[in-house]
Amino acid sequence: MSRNEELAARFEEFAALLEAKDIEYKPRSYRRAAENLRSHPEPIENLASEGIEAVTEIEGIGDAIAAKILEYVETGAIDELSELRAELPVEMAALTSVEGVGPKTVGTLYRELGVEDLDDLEAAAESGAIRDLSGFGEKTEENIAAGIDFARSAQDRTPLGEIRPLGEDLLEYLDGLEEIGRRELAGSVRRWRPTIGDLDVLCASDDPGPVLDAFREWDRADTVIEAGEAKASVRTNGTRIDLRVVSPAEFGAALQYFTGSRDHNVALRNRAIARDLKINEYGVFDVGDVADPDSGQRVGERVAGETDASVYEAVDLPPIPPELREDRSEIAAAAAGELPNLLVEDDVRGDLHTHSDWSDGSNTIAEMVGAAEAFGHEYVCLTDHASGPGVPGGSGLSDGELRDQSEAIDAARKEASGIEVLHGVEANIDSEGGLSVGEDVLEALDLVIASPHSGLDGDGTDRLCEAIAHPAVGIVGHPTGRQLGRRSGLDLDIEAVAEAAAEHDTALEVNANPRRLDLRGGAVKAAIETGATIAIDTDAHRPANYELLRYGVHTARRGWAEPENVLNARSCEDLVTFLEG
Ligand code: DGT
Ligand code: CA
Ligand code: CA
Ligand code: ZN
Repeated sequence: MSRNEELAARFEEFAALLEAKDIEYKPRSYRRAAENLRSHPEPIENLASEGIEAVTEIEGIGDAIAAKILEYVETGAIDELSELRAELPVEMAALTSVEGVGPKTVGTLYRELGVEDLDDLEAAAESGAIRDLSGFGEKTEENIAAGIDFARSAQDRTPLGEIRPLGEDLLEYLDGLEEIGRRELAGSVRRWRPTIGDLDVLCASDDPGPVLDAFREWDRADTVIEAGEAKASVRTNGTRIDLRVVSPAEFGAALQYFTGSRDHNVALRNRAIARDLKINEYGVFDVGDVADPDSGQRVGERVAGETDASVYEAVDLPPIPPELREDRSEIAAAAAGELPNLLVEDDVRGDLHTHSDWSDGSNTIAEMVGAAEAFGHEYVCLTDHASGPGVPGGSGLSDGELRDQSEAIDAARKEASGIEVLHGVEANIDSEGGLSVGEDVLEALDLVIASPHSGLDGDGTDRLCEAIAHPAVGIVGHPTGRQLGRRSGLDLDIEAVAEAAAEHDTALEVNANPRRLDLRGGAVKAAIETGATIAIDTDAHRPANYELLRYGVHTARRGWAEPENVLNARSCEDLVTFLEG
């Protein structure tokens, strides 16, 4: 972790602990400082060496917080944080990963019941002690009990959004070594799975020693788990990273093998066997004349292995994009010449789901519009929350405020010359499928996104179909409401939902926020096959969030999406036609 990130994590913990003690306002400023530190491009230790004034130049960092930054850079600890931790010795991150448990709840549960970790929480829920606390109840206790298992099972997988940047940092670091040739992220990260068990990295080199030494000395590696002659594993922030060094001639075979998935590899191997070939992590070998093909790893004549594509070519297939390698009939499609013409990041022309400080976003409308233009979008739609249950911090807009917002959007539109600006809203879908916004307001907007924010358990098919059929609704946002590691979201009969969506010209969202990735790849594939259109949105709450688009694009690719399936790969004109239809 960089120092900026270390400090950000500590300030977030600070904020949570203060909140648990029911202290007001302060937590907010620590969270803001954490956010700004995270996005600050320069290493904080550089500013710290210039003194406190240089540190307070960063937005949102005043004297008090700057002093703590200096203290941390100098001593590696923050006294006040250590004191807070001693006062409230709880496993904050684990406890707050349970849905419905925030820092305030953690504070109450610690003070009243001595709950320090997930085991304590489980015991408290099972004994019925939680329901008797004021402000809690039987339902809350049940929800907490139900959330614990989910939080536990999610703990050993990490969101892609955390691991992908870590892997990219590692590649950049390794690129500094002269012993390194080709290198690539492999495993589930290369397939863009939403959550990652461990990170697999491959390098081609004839001289593994210095590469592995450098890997073990990488400053983001916390501990070395294993170190061999061609492979080493480290742990960083709880995640395991496996680095393998292979010879350049075998790099492609190794990359193909370690990209997986396991099921995809099994299917590919079977296709090879039918051709008297043997595929393994060392290459593709012609074993037609070999008496015992299993007698060694490199038996027979090598016919491929230098590149990933050569492995597929050896079994008469075009290269199969990693996102498709999940054994969902991709080998049959490749053999028939029917692989999809997959969407690429550049195909996306605008973002249709964004928030400003009119609701819970951090920036003004003008700032969000300017940033969308700088990102390269042709159009952007502002979709602040309408008020409703589950809307973050009660930040939603009333009908009157939505009407007033039209004028602010008009003003931003006049300022912005290089980008089309649309005015939308994100309305909450209630338990019956209704929306909490007046019909006249919905009618007047360019786009209505209807999203579920509460009541996110059980089956949501009817509820979503009801919202889809509403004539003003253009997109269903994060359709299941899942949050990785927190809650699994609504169960959907995706074919039924997609059928309704196709019938009513309502698009289904792939929310690109790495905590959501909702719809997921498998659901996208089913939705597209049923004839539905999808929209890929970042749900940006600040300018930096536009960069999250790639997670949505690759999730859509996991669902075999082509540009024509994607609403915001269309021109603004065609988009408006779809929304009016
Ligand atoms: P993860 O780490 O759980 O997110 O998922 P993966 O897919 O990265 O799985 P991992 O790290 O266990 O292994 C990486 C790839 O290596 C995997 O996708 C396929 C390949 N692989 C590993 N072990 C085996 C094996 O025993 N048999 C086969 N066929 N492939 C394997
Ligand atoms: Ca892995
Ligand atoms: Ca692995
Ligand atoms: Zn949103």
